[in-house]
Amino acid sequence: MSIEIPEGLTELLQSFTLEVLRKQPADLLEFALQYFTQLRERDIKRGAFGNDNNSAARSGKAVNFVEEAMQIDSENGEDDEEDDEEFVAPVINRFTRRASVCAEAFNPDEDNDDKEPKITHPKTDEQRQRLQEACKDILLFKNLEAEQMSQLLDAMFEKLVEAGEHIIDQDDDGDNFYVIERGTFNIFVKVDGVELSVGTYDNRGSFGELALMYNTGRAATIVATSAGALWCLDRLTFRRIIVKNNAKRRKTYEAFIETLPLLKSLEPSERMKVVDVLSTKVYSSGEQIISQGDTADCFYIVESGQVRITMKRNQSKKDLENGEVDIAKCSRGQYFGELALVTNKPRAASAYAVDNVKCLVMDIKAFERLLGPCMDIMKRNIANYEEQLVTLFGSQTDTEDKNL
Ligand code: 1OR
Ligand code: 1OR
Repeated sequence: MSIEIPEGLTELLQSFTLEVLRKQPADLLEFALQYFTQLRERDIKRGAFGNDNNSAARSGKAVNFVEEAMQIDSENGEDDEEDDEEFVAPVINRFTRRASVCAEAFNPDEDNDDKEPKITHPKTDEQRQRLQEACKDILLFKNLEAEQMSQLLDAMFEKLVEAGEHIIDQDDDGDNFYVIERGTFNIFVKVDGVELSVGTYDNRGSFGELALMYNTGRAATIVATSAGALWCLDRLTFRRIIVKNNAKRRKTYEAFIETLPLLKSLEPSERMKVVDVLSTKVYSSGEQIISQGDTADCFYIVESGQVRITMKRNQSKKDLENGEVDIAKCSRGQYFGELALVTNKPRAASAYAVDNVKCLVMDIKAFERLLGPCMDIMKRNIANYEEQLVTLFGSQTDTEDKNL
């Protein structure tokens, strides 16, 4: 049997619980009375309640009381002391008729998985299947252990959106992280007061992670351009699972990332942000990583093993095996898969794992957002490809076939 948690209840109780823990009131009932009265008065003033008495909680605005209580700041790799700060989250138990709410301290550096509070939004089998399908390519989720992933899926809830709806407004506080199940969205960024369209999402992907990861205002505005469906993950669960996981990954990858020549134009804090968006993928010997001609959506850095880059050529050529010729090898610290992202064209070559290979993978949006300062190095390399292409394959007509 599953019991539906009314929309907005989680946010409402989260804010209240956190406020209680912050203020430690002597008289809990009196405090509750004041808290909810104040909240209601504020929303009446804003005209937000009207007939829709869930709107204040659903909008997530009620949770803004508690910002300072949740400072696990992942902004800076050096700030381990800050990671020691505690934050709290409520438990909503789906097996009891009345939601039971309690709060526990959480320290991201301790292995306290059993004690951690969990938020659950019950789902039908059909909903869970759709949710899993929508989440299967989300890189931020790729490094999670099965138990963390399952908690995350439990906590996610569905939101239907209409064309024209603002899902996120730049500079607002972050309430949720969003995974797109269906629908198209525009991304706008204000520069000197002028709103610029900087990109789109088309029926896949995710957004809204930055404000939650770095405790900052929203970095962009996201507007639905069609009707659609989103899966939302509340701020607390996101921070408890994803930010905690990122803190561990920073420790693992900090030294490696520092050694990469490609990233040397980035500030140390920017390099740490790169670690936060990289996920690890493992390939077995001979496995294809990239297929020439495919549409591109990510970028790779080799962590271990060797990757063979091949290109298709005229099948009748003698030097070819299976119609493909080896053109390059990449090993630890080298990158590939940038060309199609930079040129906006299909993959110019294929990539295969020579032995067991581990790659760090970044999605196209993070690549565009974070690696701008590294573009000079990449472009120099791309110019090299073009030279090599002519040397290897001869005429200019051939180079045009390679989508370079
Ligand atoms: P957020 O929590 O800041 C807005 O809320 C979200 O928009 C943000 O997380 C990202 O998930 C998403 N710059 C900043 N945020 C972006 C960008 C972006 N694109 C998507 N988001 N840029 C566009 C890069 C393709 C850089 C613009 C200069
Ligand atoms: P991509 O996104 O096109 C295939 O996916 C990747 O193979 C490509 O990005 C590069 O990162 C990588 N020419 C084209 N792509 C190459 C080459 C290359 N080498 C590696 N890649 N040449 C080899 C130059 C030594 C020139 C071809 C003859």
